[in-house]
Amino acid sequence: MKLLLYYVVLMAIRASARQQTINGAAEYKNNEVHSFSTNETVVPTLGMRRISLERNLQNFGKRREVRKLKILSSVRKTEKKKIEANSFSEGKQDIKDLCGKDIIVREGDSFTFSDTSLRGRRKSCRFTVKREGAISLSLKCSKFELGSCNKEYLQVRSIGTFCKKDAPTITTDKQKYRIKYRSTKESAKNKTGNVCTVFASKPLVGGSGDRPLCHNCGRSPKEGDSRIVGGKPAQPGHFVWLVYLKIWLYSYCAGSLITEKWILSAGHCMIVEARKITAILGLYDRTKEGVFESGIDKYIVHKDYIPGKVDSENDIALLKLEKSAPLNDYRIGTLCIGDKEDAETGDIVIIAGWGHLSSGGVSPNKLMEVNLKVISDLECAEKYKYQYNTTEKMICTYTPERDACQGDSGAPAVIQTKEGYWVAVGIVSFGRGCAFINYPGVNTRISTYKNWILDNTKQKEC
Ligand code: 4AZ
Repeated sequence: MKLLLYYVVLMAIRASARQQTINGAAEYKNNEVHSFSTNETVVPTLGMRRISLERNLQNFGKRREVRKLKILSSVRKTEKKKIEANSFSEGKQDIKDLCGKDIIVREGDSFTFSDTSLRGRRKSCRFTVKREGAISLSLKCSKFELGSCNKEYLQVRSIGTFCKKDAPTITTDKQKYRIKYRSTKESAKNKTGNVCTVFASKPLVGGSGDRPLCHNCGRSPKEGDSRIVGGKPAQPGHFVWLVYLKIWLYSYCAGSLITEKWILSAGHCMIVEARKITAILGLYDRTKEGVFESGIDKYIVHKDYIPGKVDSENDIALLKLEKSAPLNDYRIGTLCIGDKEDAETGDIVIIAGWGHLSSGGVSPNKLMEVNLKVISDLECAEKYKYQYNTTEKMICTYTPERDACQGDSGAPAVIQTKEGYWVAVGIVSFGRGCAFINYPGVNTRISTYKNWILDNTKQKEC
């Protein structure tokens, strides 16, 4: 009987201890960590057990406190790390105040930073610029001169490393720019420092369904700062669709990327077998490497193109890449196919290429671009009446002292639509010399071949 009583008392104590734990847990849920005190549990016969239970609960409480503190400090840390660009004071930010920070940029925001305080010091600094909302992020520098590229640079992760006088001028839809800056002891030469600005810009637009073939085609991370013969060096990264075609080591023609697999070029450029042609994408300076290189799997020349006839209509070809082009929003992108209305008489189109700087002259290393005025079919036919037959399947440009030239063949003549994306309206085809007075540049009119392009690439989208 005594034994039974003892057993009943023991069970009651256990139940009470369990209840305590459950209560504790309930209170713990309510974040009342300190309420874990078990002072009221007085069970002399279970002294040891009670002490260990108390210790466990106290330790649990402590752990919980520590965790709570850790969470708080990490919250404080992230709070400290994040800065809203609109909270910056006027003027230039010192780059060293940006190190380790996440800077949030929203519509209408901008901030300028300078590295003056780090010039002449061996320092590196990383910070992240994050976009919030439907904007694009731009980074441009009004002053920029850094030293040797492996020691001193401004790097924007997955976009590029900028050094010497190669200043970043980028606009992309990337969610964030992770920026790394490095200076050296020798960097003091440029004491006035470098000055760059980050700003929210309009979202990049691209062609969609009605613009075959690629959704989001014609997006250029560079503004159309339009400025070959009579041209000027292009802005790196503007003509992301431009393809450099070479046979073995020699460049001879250009083309435009219209899907991740297809390049549009001129029929008269298809002078050797496909396997002898290499396409280079994301190229700017021919003495350097492009971003992507691929062989050509096959090409299709329009069946009505007459090889060897300079003024043949249908001077158009499609080249299929062996490997898909890695489309990205900075160095490689697709170009939209233009409609007839995209370029009318008097409109200005741009042609970019590595072609000769004058008729029979030398070729530049860096990509050149030139602005050219579209003339009417009638004016073109009139100007060429003694030399060539030009037709409405061609689109002619004429601006005195400016022209495309040998080596630019196959390159697109592009125009920016009012929505802001770029479309191809012509393919450089022929002309009498380059920039010869009264002799227009003649281009294949792309809108005429929209269905031919769609049928032959057998796809409606990228
Ligand atoms: C060519 O031979 C060529 N001026 C390209 C364009 C023009 C002339 C010649 C237009 O590739």
